[in-house]
Amino acid sequence: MAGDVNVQGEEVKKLDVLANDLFINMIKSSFASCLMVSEENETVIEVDVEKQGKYVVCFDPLDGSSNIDCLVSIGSIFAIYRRLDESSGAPSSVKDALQPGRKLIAAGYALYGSATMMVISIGNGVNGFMLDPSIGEFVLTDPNLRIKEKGKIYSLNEGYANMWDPAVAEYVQGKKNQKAGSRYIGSMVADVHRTIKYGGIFMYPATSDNPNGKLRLLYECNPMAYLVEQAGGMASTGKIPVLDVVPTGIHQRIPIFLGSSGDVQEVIDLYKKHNL
Ligand code: P6P
Repeated sequence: MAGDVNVQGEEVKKLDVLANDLFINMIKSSFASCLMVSEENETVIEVDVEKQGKYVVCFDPLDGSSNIDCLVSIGSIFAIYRRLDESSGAPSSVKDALQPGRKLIAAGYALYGSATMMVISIGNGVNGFMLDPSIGEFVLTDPNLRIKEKGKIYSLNEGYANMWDPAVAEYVQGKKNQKAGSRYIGSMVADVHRTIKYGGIFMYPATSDNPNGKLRLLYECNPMAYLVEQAGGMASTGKIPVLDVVPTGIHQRIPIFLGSSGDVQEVIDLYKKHNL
């Protein structure tokens, strides 16, 4: 739409800003959350005391938004913790959000692709619900999603090949020698969903100019690692499980390798081989 006011006189917002406003307003009005972390907000979002609940929600309201104008699938990602001190009236703080992913109690994503799908786990497996617009409901179409032990697809941005460490370089060369399938959408939710459905590995490794990679721990890597582990896969920084990383900042980045356990283990073994 041209300009910043639509025909109804409403302010026109970019989709990622609109998504962020919706997430914040809906979570606040749930009375279930005391504190939020959003990819779109520099600092934590505190809920008014009278509306506070016991959960902390970290989310990326619209991940992959650089793909919106070319209609590539995008998604929303969320991760949920219990606050550290549940005694009534206890003040919430950023410490409630800086818990390792191992403490998550739920996580999920919504994928806006050729269909709209919500994939969630509350700690006993992973289930996929597809939106049926004709009834306006999410229907359980993918019960108990499991990632196969080994896959054929590897997924990463090969444009950074000159900046990879030796472990990643050796791993990718090995996949090319096996004539393995390479797929990279460049939208994390879509790449992770394909990895869960088809198996294989998704990687966003460190590079010489981004030694911590690009993806954020709290609202991209942790929720996806939680889901992948719940589906029988693995998620690693190359050195330790993603869910064991103790956060130091709400927008902290980490390298990530996730998907079929056999594929991720190969990367871990190469990091050990190269003493990285
Ligand atoms: P690159 C999208 O901008 C995003 O945050 C993730 O959804 C995606 O995995 C990654 O960045 C793609 O980054 O550097 O390959 O364009």
